[in-house]
Amino acid sequence: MFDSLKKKLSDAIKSFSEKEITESRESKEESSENLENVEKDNNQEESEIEDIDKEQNLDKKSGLNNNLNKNNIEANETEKTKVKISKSTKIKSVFSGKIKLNDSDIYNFLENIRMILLQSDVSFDTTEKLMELLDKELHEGKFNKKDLSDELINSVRNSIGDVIDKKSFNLFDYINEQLKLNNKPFKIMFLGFNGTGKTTTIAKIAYNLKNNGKSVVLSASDTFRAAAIEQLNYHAKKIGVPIIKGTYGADPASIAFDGIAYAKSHSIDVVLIDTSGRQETNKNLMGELEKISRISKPDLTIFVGESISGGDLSERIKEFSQHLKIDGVILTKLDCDVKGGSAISISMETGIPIYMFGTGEGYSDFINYDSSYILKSLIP
Ligand SMILES: Nc1nc2c(ncn2[C@@H]2O[C@H](COP(=O)(O)OP(=O)(O)O)[C@@H](O)[C@H]2O)c(=O)[nH]1
Ligand SMILES: [Mg+2]
Repeated sequence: MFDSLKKKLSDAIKSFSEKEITESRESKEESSENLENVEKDNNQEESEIEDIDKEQNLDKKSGLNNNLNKNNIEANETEKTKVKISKSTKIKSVFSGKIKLNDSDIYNFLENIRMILLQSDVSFDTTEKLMELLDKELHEGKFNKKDLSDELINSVRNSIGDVIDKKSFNLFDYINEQLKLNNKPFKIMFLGFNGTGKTTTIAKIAYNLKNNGKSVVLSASDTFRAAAIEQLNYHAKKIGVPIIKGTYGADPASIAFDGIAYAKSHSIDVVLIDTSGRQETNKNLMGELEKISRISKPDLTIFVGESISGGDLSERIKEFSQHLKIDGVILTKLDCDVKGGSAISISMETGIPIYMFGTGEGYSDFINYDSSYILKSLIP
């Protein structure tokens, strides 16, 4: 899930801090009579660094840093572990336990982290926001050279923590609260592209609601694909919950309406409405979804998207949002996503909270959204 991103971040921090510690030790071993020479060196190096800074500013101005495309990310990949610690950082560390990182070191470290985040599907805007926060942390902080690695890890953790949505959300607790308030039947409409995991997610939710003593009815309002009704029917039978279904091509809104009527007449707690996928730009689909929503008046409208879609996902959610108010996102297939960056950026990009992650095909393969879980999974 987040293992690859976690390892990359961990390696980058380690390689930076190990380099720092090694060089600091070397500096420490230098005798005081050599100090004068070192300081001369240092002055020389400072002017070199100034030149490097100038070059970097030029790069920035020409937009090179801000227009990273996949190709130059890959081209730069081989360079990213070459973190060079300047002598001005090194010398300051000789005399005190605390290191104040030098601009050029911070720049190198940030560029490395920036590459890693972009390669891992964290969106450009979110990465930039993270860089800004981390840049501030690193410039303002004084770092204990012995614990540099741990302290850098803390800085990265703080910055990611500031960017991701801090609320945790448990869909099942929320449904329980609503039912206690007599908001019954509680209706949830699921939407998203074909194959993203809507039907599977509905089955997971139905199974867990039933196991927690709640009654559920499924509405097979994906009447577009032949297999869709059969698939939901299979789960309904296996889990042991009723299903309201029509024929293929039937009006999905009327099936949702029947599902709600069934719930009302049988005092059923929750109605889960499956819908059809297809292209987001397909006007028929949007019209169809709007009609289902108008007729069923869902308490929650949930977008189900694949974590592996990466940066495109935010755009897709935004497009759906133009037609329907989306309350939350369920990000499926996190178990297949070697990059994991979508989980960090989606809430920030769309302003819509993630409710849950799908982590497999089984009924219990999901994790409720919890920012501390993401942080723990990402940061060593
Ligand atoms: N590995 C994995 N597979 C999933 C997950 N959620 C759904 N799937 C699989 O994705 C495929 C499409 O799911 P389905 O529910 O039919 O998608 P729908 O078209 O949106 O209803 C199926 O083979 C599911 O078993 C998940 O979290 N992890
Ligand atoms: Mg389906």
